[in-house]
Amino acid sequence: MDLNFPLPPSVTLATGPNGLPRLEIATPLAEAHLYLHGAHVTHYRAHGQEPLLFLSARSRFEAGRPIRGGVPLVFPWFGAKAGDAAAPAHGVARIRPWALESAQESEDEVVLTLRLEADADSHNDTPAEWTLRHRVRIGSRLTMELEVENHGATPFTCEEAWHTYFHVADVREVALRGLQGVAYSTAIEEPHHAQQQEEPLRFSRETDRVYHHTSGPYQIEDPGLKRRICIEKSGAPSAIVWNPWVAKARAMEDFGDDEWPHMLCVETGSVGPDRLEIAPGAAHHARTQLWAEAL
Ligand code: TA6
Repeated sequence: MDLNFPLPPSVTLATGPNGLPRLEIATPLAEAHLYLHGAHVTHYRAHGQEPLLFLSARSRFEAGRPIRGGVPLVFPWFGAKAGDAAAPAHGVARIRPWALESAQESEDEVVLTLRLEADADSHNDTPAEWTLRHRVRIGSRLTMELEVENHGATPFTCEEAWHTYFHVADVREVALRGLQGVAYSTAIEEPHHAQQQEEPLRFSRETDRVYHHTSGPYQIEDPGLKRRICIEKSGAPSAIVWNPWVAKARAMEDFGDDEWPHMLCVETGSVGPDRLEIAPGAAHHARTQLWAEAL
């Protein structure tokens, strides 16, 4: 990968599996790994803590395939693309190589900005005139921003999310707070549309819920790791909560059969009824902050 600027001392360009370029960040506050493939954060650990993110030992690091774990980016659609069975699940952003636009370091923090331009991808029936930037700040917290610019002459409708896989000791022991009273939809529970009554949400089966019009914040209480993972966000009114459990874990070839207890996806973005409609020449900005603190 040719860079037209020097990297700051805390950032090293390494080669990951299958030769995928990986930026390795090491500061006095935290360490992280970020692949240009999908602008994908695969590792973040604040010093003195356990890794914040889960990464499957079976993940494929291949062009055209998403990395399993860390923070896959969902864009410009969530899930299957309506009317296009051949389109990649969760869009194209997580399976494309991104450009590193800038890398800055100040006061023990590193900020990396990556850029993806629309291409003539056949699945892109939306006006192929957008630019997506992913700005990642590595400090005592993991801060990520998504900025979508619409360069077209017509409104651009899209969905986006950080599909974050959090590392937990045992999902059967964790409690997720912050979604009481929020409406959600699910394909694997009856009824398919409901309002969450319980607080906290606990996990005893496959869970796959899409919540709408929720501003957070959320907390994952993990007694096994004696920590609380904190999730704050802005410009991202949806939340998605997912654990594949036993059968779905077995069905995924890039996910270990025994890995499901050690992860929980709590994703944030704008999907479904919260999808974005960006006017010509306008931009949308979303931000999330993730960190852990002692229980
Ligand atoms: O975000 C939840 C979800 O949509 C689940 O339905 C499950 O499919 C998960 O995403 C993983 O999707 P992927 O395409 O990464 O295997």
